Amino acid sequence: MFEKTLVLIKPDGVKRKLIGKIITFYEDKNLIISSLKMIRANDKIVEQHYVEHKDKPFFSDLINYLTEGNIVAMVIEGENAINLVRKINGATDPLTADMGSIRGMFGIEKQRNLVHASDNIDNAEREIKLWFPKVENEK
Ligand code: 3AN
Repeated sequence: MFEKTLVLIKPDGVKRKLIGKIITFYEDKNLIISSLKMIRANDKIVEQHYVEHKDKPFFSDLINYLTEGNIVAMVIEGENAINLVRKINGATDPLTADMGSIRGMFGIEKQRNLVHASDNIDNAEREIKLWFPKVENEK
């Protein structure tokens, strides 16, 4: 199925100058980057983004991490884009992530794990609307 997904290159990815390498992983699998911007996120948007983790013990660390520096937000499209992008990103913990994945190759820590990608169609739609509100997302 042709899908859209929301990808973030988190502040560690930007700081470590991995933007180009990370985007290349997606493009090399023939995925399309259909929207892209560099932003400094505030607490409000990150809290909405990670609403499903709001009761987790690592929630406040997660908010601090995502707001500590610039992030790159992208909409990525293609056949099975949601699952394909998550496979390219690799498992949450870089220790268990496939070595050919972004987190397997470049990841160092479980929390500061470089990238985010939507995990299902409903979240993809919600996250795309959050990071790319209507006007900007219309082509
Ligand atoms: P993923 O990004 O692989 O879908 P989620 O949605 O379970 O992972 O977690 C969201 C983010 O929260 C992760 N990318 C990571 O930064 C952080 N995180 C997840 N699990 C932990 C944990 N056990 N300890 C610290 N941070 C975590």
